[in-house]
Amino acid sequence: MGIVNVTPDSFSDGGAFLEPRAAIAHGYELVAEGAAILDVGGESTRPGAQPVDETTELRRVLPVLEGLADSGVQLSIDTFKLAVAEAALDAGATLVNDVTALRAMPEIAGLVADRGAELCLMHMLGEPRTMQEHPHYDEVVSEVKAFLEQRLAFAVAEGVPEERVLLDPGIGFGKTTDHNLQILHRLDELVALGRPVVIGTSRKSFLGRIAGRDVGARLGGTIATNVLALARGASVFRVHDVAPVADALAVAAATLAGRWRPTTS
Ligand code: HH2
Repeated sequence: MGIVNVTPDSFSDGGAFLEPRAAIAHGYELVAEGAAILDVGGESTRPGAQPVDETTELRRVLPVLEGLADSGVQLSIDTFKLAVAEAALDAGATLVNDVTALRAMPEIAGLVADRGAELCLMHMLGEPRTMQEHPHYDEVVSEVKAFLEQRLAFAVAEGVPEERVLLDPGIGFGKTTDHNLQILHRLDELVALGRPVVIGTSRKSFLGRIAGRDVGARLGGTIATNVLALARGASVFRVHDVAPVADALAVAAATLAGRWRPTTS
């Protein structure tokens, strides 16, 4: 899953793709690099981010989704607003990536159900503005697991078929470095919920803390965590740098299998 941030303030690439033309070109580049999904977002959820109104968010993401409609890959909308999700589905998106897991706008469940779309439910402790101020859990993995289980049950009760739901532990969303590492270390416990697990470590600050790297130099940490997440059963890898991560995942998958066959298509 390649990230297309149409924002002025995303933590690693804010402002780089705010122009629709630049964002669309970037999306096509990520597809050429091997992305199977493009996740388009118009609101940063980095720690301390200020909320964006619906009109602004729509103005950012709609032209980009429209411009990527013929890209040949699945389009995902990274939003927790009903109107943005609805317009994005109209424009060709088939996956709603809701970092609030339907807590901000539960009506998104009905929309996804009606449209036969897919839904990604992510764990976050608190809200972006304050989530990194002393996050606390008694036991992070079981609490994240119980949350995802509960949100999955809610989505299903609202009519979303279980087969259309993906789950994400929300790396960096109200979590210390050790919380993130515990989740990655025991990711198989979340995979055991039976739904595809999405993992988003790309360029995040805990990688910089461990390796002593600024945001522009965290590719090594991004690759390490994604490869290990693959080994523990994750299915979708949300990244900024598609080509190197796709290479790493292909080689890691072949190594884990102990065999490789070239694809014929
Ligand atoms: N991380 C970010 C945003 N959306 N969605 C899911 N499902 N999982 C994630 O880990 C995740 C996400 C934050 O990364 P980014 O989009 O690069 O930054 P920003 O929120 O500053 O735009």
